[in-house]
Amino acid sequence: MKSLEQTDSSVRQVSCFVNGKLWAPSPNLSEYTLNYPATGEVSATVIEGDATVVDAAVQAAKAAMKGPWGKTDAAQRADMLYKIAEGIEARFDEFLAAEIRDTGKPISMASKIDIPRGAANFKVFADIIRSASAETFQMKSADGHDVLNYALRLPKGVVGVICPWNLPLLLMTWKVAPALACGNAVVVKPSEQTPSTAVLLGEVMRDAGLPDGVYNVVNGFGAGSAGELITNHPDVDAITFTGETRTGEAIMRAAATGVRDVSFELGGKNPGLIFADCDLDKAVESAAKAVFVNCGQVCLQTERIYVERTIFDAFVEKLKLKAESLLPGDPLDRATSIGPLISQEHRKKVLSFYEKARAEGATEVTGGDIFDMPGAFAGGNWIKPTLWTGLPETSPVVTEEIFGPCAHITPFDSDDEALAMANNTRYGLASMVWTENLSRAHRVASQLETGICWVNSWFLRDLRTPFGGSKSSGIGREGGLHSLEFYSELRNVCIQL
Ligand code: NAD
Ligand code: 6OD
Repeated sequence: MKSLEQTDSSVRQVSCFVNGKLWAPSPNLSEYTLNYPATGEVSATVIEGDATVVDAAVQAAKAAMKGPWGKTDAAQRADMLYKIAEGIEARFDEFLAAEIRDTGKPISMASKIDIPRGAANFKVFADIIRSASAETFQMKSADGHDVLNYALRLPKGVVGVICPWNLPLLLMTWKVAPALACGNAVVVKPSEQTPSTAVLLGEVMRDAGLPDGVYNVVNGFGAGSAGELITNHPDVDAITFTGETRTGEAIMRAAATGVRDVSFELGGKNPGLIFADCDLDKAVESAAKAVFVNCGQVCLQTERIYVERTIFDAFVEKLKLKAESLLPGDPLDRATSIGPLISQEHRKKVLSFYEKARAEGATEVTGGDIFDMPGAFAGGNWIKPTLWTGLPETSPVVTEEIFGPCAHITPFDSDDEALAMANNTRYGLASMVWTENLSRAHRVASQLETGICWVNSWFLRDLRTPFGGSKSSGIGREGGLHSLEFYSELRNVCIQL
């Protein structure tokens, strides 16, 4: 790929994308700057959408639904989704550079996961909508007439899509692709920290021939800014959100006005259970990914590890070596295996947990500090991968989502004890089990109170299967046909023949 320097030689300006066009800068609109997480240097200025921009985006989306887009059939929309996917693939390097610039994530991850999965979301939902059907029944009425009763799958209307910063393109397209597949129009609010790929996607949509107004992006913050303006807008018919649980609570209050539908993918404090009968090396290899990938900024990350006592010391020692082998460095260098955190503010939050662990007397197995980086990288948001043992299950380090490259490891003596500790949380997003005992794997997976449970693996999922959280980790399921349930409205038609 071109280097970031070639791609982004100057401080870029990121604008909103409304009705098929970039919103022109105006003295009425505020701007804020983005910093490259790896160095701290200013990398972009972002134009923040106000109430006028949000309303223009929502009205453009509404108008698009009344135009040719509202008359498309599933096959036409599927063809469009394929063109969008091909458009992302054709501009792969630009997406890659923009995502790395906003997040600081290593190219090894962004090029294998973020951008390919962003394109794949469009292809998967194109295929799903092409073959999706709704129910049809034939029956007799009480007086003997033939009756045909069937459901029509229709769009919901204008969908507000509110996104986080950790996997910006991947998580946004995971919602936008099924929304468009079902014939809706969207108003997207990317995270204030990672708006670039959402706006770049607007260009791809336009070039693919998507009618103006079907895909809109309004940049800005949450409360008191674009996020709240979108979720409060009376012409937004449904809201899909990925982010923190307490933000979900605020959005749910907004959605109550007008009784609008919500789909929420929220926070987690995910447990990993490592049984003595596991393949230890494979378990350690996978746990290292589950704790440290994306510098721990993945909602599915394992922050609590429970290890059967007989292999506890061996597991801790091996995972420590893995943590210490991670290489921080230039995100554009393929050898870099750990990037920085998203922001200085987030690093302060993660470091506050490192402090808490110390203050509570945890054994710091490794880490607990920041990386001292050379040269330009000295100003980045680097932090050391960290492992602790010895804290009680009541410690905030063990109960609260940290969203950093860290985990607490606790020993257990029985399956029941491990399950009780794993389930003792208000969250229920994901879990991981390592065992070679098939019966135990099935039994434990069925008893873990999480939306997804990985056995002898982590972060593998066919995009057609249900994804979402139990308890405070979410509402609803997306993925395959489950996404279609949220993004479409079924109309029941009953005909007496
Ligand atoms: P966040 O909740 O702070 O922000 C997410 C988005 O919501 C941003 O675009 C933000 O501007 C917007 N927002 C904030 N307040 C708002 C309000 N009052 N009204 C409308 N919009 C508002 O989350 P984050 O820090 O960007 O992301 C990290 C969090 O996301 C973690 O808790 C993580 O677990 C969670 N997450 C969950 C999943 C999942 O699939 N369950 C995936 C990724 C991230
Ligand atoms: O795999 C996905 O589609 C998905 N929703 C991943 C979520 C990752 C959270 O950070």
